[in-house]
Amino acid sequence: MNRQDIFISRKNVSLQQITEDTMINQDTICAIATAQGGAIGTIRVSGTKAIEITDKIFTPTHKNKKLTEQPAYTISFGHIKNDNEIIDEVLVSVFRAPHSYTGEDSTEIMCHGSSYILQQVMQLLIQQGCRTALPGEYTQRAFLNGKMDLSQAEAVADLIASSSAATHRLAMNQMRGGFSKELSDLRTQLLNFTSMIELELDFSEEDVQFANREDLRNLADQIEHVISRLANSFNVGNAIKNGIPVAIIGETNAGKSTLLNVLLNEEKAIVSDIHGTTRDVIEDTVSINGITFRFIDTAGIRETHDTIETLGIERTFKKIEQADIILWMVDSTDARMQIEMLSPKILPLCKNKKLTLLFNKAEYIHENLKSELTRLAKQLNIEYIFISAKNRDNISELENHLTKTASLPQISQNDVIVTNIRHYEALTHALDSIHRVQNGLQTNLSGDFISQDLRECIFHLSDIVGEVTNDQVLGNIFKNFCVGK
Ligand SMILES: Nc1nc2c(ncn2[C@@H]2O[C@H](COP(=O)(O)OP(=O)(O)OP(=O)(O)O)[C@@H](O)[C@H]2O)c(=O)[nH]1
Ligand SMILES: [Mg+2]
Repeated sequence: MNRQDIFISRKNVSLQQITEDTMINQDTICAIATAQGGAIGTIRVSGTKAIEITDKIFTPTHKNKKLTEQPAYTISFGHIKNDNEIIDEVLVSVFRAPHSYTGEDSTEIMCHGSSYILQQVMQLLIQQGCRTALPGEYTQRAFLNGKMDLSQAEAVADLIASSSAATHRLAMNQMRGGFSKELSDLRTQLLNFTSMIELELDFSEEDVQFANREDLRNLADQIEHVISRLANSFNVGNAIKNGIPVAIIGETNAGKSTLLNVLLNEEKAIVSDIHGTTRDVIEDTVSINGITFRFIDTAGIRETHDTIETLGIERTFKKIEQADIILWMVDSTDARMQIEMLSPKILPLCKNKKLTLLFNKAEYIHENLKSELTRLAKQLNIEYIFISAKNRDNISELENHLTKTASLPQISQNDVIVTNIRHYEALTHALDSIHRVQNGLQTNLSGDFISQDLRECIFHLSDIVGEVTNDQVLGNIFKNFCVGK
């Protein structure tokens, strides 16, 4: 039984509705799978007629066999022709269902990378009965044909988007099924648990206990432990995937936007000597020593009657709350004053944050002032660095300090870490249910209530791998993929 059948039996709806809702159907689809500008361009064709349609536009050289006669996993050399005009010399690979990415018959046509050639080949395929694929449709077909579960399909998108060694490792692990294995073990345990409780319900009149309550409590604790470990890993997973949030804060004109531009190596924010230049939050990510940071430049903090600037400053305080690392930038020539002014506002907010003072414009100050500011930072027990954002002095020290401060755990290929907010939400719901189970066991709640909470927990875990996910959610997941994947 493939996943489409499961969907049909579970939801008891017609195939037509499934096809309309989930955009899977019998069409043979085609798309350019490679980025523009390379020497080679690949077009993917998938569906029941993929090989037959490709054959219609392909002429093998050296009297090779037609593609329909070729065994799976072979590559044929030949021409794509429009009537008698040769469009390109190509290689075509043949895959046969179910042993292909989508689980369907598929071909991949490797042409020269010219966008003219690729468009011509696409046009010919469409003339012969293909339609262009929707974003993510290949992966959606792979999911519906049972080639991968939903969490693995989502990892495909993450893998394509991965921009650092850590994001790559996490996506690769998830795609290879590390997360699915952990969830399937959990579900097996939960199902055993549920069946024991439900068996007792069947014999409720005889008042028997098949399951030792102490064993059940231990099992519930074990399950709770695994689910909460997975849910807690989201903090790290999110930081790895979206970057560790670093807020650059301080008074107006301290040089915050200058620093943002230096760290990003790009003129992202407007810099000027007018106080209050930045009024809204500006953020972007950059990888430093293999770790992705999300730097957030904020509106300078000062007393102002300007309504827009006031809103900007409110956002600054919100960003302090959301960030892991705070870079508090002060103008070294006016540092003591700025620290005195802002300490009462900033320090309470930074209690659980990694706070560093940046003495900027340090090229202006003499050794005496430097020693005085060093003493001040030490008194306040805050780490500090003297920099000149404008001259790029000590920026690599700052970068090294950031990578040290970030202290993310080393991720190995076998670590299961949650990076996806949808998974995190489902795990949080599963955790709520298992807490209710634990309480129920504690208070000797009747078996039918406990089994209801257990079923709910199983439902949320099944949602992650796509066993009970509704079509609208599926549609949303796949529409964010690129075309051709
Ligand atoms: N001499 C010197 N000038 C700097 C340095 N860093 C920034 N500046 C200058 O200070 C002025 C203010 O810089 P910005 O980066 O706009 O300051 P900001 O903190 O973003 O200011 P607001 O957006 O108004 O809060 C500009 O004229 C910068 O060129 C530095 O290290 N040395
Ligand atoms: Mg600014």
